[in-house]
Amino acid sequence: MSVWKAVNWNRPDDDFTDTFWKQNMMQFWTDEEIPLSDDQMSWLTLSHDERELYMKVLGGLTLLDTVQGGVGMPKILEWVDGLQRKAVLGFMGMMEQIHAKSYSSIFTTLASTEEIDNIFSWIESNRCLQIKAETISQYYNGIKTREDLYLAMAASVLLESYLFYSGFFYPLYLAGQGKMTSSGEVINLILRDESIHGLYIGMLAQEIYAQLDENEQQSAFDKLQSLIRNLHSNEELYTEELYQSVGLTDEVKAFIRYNANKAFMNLGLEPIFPEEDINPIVLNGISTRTKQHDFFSKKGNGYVRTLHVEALTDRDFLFDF
Ligand code: MN3
Ligand code: MN3
Repeated sequence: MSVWKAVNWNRPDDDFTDTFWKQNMMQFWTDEEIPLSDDQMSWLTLSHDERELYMKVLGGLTLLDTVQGGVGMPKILEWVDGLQRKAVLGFMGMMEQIHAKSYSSIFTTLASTEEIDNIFSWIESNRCLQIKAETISQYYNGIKTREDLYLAMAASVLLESYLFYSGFFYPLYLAGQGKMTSSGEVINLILRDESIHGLYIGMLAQEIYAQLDENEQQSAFDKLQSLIRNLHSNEELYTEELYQSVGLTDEVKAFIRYNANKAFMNLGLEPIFPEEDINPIVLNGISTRTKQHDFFSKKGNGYVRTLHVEALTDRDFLFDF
């Protein structure tokens, strides 16, 4: 019989997991805390095309969060050594389920049951979306070696730090103009979570990469390059399909290149696209956080932790390996 070990938080797995645990706890939120009904007036001012795009981008995001919560985090957690690391990944997986659920809260606020059902059928029939989910899931389900584990983690970082952003663009773009700001706040909370997920899994990935021999490293690097090429051409097609009707395709494409570079930085790799400016309205949308919402209004007195959240800076992640 093997010896079963219990998680001992008095003996740290490493010098960063405890920091990530605490940051995850501080950032904790649920969809029920964010009142969304204020967006109903704003929704009525959007055109048919704008509403359809909004529903579709949230539908696509729902699928990615469903995959990440149901497959990605559990599979990576299973293969990661370190009981505290597993705990952090388990918590992150739970947040993915809250993210996925929060889109449904937005849908319920804005749309009829029939419109919502139509979006969920659209998710199943949209080829680009299905390719994203299938491509990433293959890495999650195919872990047998350390190289596979590295690639599954790298795929996860691409999902967290890159694939979400064609979807985030539109709610941020609207929120940056004072439209749909409550839903925009939900998107900001999700974005804040995804940024620590991408960082954390990126750090675990870099550690695994360092353990591979030279041949494995080269092979993993080549496979990652081919993965990003495949994902990026799919992502460009998805962007064209969705954003053509509102004339934002080029801006979204610049935004996804910007985020592809961030994903590669999280993996400790060089950026793959030249540096470029992103739409200032979207940047403004990212900074709308906390303008709208007062956590006291929805939470009981005992629940003040979320008020003390400090944004992470790069300096929080200077660890000695
Ligand atoms: Mn998520
Ligand atoms: Mn995530």
